[in-house]
Amino acid sequence: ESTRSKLIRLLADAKESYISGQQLSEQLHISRTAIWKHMKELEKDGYVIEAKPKTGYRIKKFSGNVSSNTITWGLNTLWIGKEIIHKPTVTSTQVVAHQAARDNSPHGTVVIADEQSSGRGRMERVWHSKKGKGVWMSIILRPNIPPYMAPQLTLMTATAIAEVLDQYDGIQPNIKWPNDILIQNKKVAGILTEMQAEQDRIQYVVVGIGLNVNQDNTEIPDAIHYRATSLKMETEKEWPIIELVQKILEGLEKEYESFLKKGFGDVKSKWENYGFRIGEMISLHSGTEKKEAVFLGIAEDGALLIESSKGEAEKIYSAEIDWFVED
Ligand code: BTX
Repeated sequence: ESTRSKLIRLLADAKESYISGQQLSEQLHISRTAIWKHMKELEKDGYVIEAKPKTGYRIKKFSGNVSSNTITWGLNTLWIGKEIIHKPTVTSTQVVAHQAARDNSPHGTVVIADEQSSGRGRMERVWHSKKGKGVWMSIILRPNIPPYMAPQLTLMTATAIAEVLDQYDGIQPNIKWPNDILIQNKKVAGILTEMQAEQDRIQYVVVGIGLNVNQDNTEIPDAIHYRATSLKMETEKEWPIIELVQKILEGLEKEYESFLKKGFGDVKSKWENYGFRIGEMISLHSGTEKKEAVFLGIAEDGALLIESSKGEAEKIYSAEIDWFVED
């Protein structure tokens, strides 16, 4: 753990009360001048710090600015986010995360940006990432699982996000297979999982999460207006981005640990709690073939499960699904 995050933890634990410079310098094994320099850095991040002679330091006001320090402050995880790379503007946090992974950044490294100039979705699609209005982040994972299991990480991430949103009043999330989070049939979040692997071994996975938080109606591009939403649009209030990031990271760590320990079965049943249109008729097409079937849920390996014409469960690995009945 870095000195900065230890300092943050000490200050956070002290809540409103003062901690003396002496105490800090003993616990962190650094000089009082070094502590003073750290405090100056924290002020740049938006904290208001009171330094009272002969008494010590105290946090007067927390910061709402997203930064590596503000996310670390109060983050309750063991390994996700022990390393946080925050940038005001990037092309895509995926690109930065891939580079960081190649440079040996550890399992659990988080890359987060205020703004993405070319945020991406699946299949070269665009992900709109307005400055300061959402969670645009990528997480580096180094799981010891075979590559064919990687899609299960997407389902696991979607489950973790749905569970976080579900904690808030007035939000009822659904997961549209495999990777979108919807509120009232509109997309509020998307997940993009990219993997670097050899034949039978994953080198690393980058899980990208885009969550629309504080956009107003006018800040969602016209073209996707009818199928995109933000938490603010759903609830008519501003949402705390730092808190959302922390809860997502905490939820993801728990979900990941349980996935590795207990396997996918546990994720599957939680996923199905939120599954969009489970039990309903959906239409699928692959190539020229088109069919309608009842959507049963997901299989033990994460595949989509439908009811075949013979009335049996059938696994679907690749097909386009028309989720919405056109009118
Ligand atoms: P997707 O391919 O399932 O969805 C992309 C589609 O969603 C677009 O074609 C568009 O119709 C719609 N869309 C674009 N932007 C938004 C938005 N802000 N809200 C709702 N709908 C939108 C989903 O891909 C995966 C997206 C992952 C985004 C994260 S952000 C952090 C990381 N960095 C990065 O470049 N991508 C990921």
